[in-house]
Amino acid sequence: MKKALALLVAFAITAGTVMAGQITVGFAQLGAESMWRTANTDSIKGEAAKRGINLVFSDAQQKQENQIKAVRSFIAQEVDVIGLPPLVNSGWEPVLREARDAGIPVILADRTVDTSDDSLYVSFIGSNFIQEGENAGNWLVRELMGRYGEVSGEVFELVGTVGAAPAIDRKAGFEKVIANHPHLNIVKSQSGDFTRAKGKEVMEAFIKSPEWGRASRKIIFGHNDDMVLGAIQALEEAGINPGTECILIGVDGIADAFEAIAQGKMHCTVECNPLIGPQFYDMVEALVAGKEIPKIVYSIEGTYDYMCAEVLLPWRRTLY
Ligand code: GZL
Repeated sequence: MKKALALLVAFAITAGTVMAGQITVGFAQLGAESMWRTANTDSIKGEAAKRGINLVFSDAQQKQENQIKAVRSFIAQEVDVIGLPPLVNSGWEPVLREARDAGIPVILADRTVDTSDDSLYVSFIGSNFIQEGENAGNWLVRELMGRYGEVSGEVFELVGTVGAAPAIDRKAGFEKVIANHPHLNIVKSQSGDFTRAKGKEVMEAFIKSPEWGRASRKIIFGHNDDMVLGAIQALEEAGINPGTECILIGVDGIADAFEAIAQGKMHCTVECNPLIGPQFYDMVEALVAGKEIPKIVYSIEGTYDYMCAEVLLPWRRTLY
């Protein structure tokens, strides 16, 4: 009798974990590779707790196969909505088809997928990465004109994760702008996988390259701030003053980049907003309530440089 009662109590506790009517969301986070990503995770977790949403969260440690496994487990658990920031933009159609056929809507959060069948996901919420690349290019053109009265220089590009939408699109946006300036060219381009450690490694190789020795104006464009901060370490260890001998531009707008700019070691960061939790759960709640949601929801973002980073640093520290 006692055993049966204990089992009954245990079942009640477990079942009680998900209250009746409570929304359950499965979120297959891609990793924890950068400050941007950890701020993004904090926003997704924090907002779920605030709204009393039951969040089933997984970290794929930058492996697509782990994300796919997580999505399959969310389908088996019959969650209400799946959130997916796809590590790379290919290889998603089979598992997205399984989610659709199981009647579970998928919201792409942060990054997009390459597919001709847009019934495979309900909506995308994140940034316009092409615009971010253009913002970086336009800032550089203005900066060169302002400093030298001409637009010329050699760009050393730290590329994000190979195959990832932000890496592909930031490069495309940046190249679209510099294509109008024949004396401003990318002379070296290599992936640092969006991490500080790899960004430092790639910069060490750039410094040893013949292109570095021949460069008249050394410009480093990183697809995220973490790689640029790694590059700064490599430059300083090589006895190069990043602030005076180079121009360094990153993307994300993390507080550490604001600090490096305030210290005169970096020059510009293009914002990419990680704090999409509130907008993401607005979309989840609308979906569960049977409402239509837009196919694309872009974050609002700016560009920050040495004219404003120091005074804005305390504010930025409240976000990261
Ligand atoms: C962009 C996001 C990128 C960040 C990087 O939305 O996917 O991934 O720019 C992060 O810092 O690693």
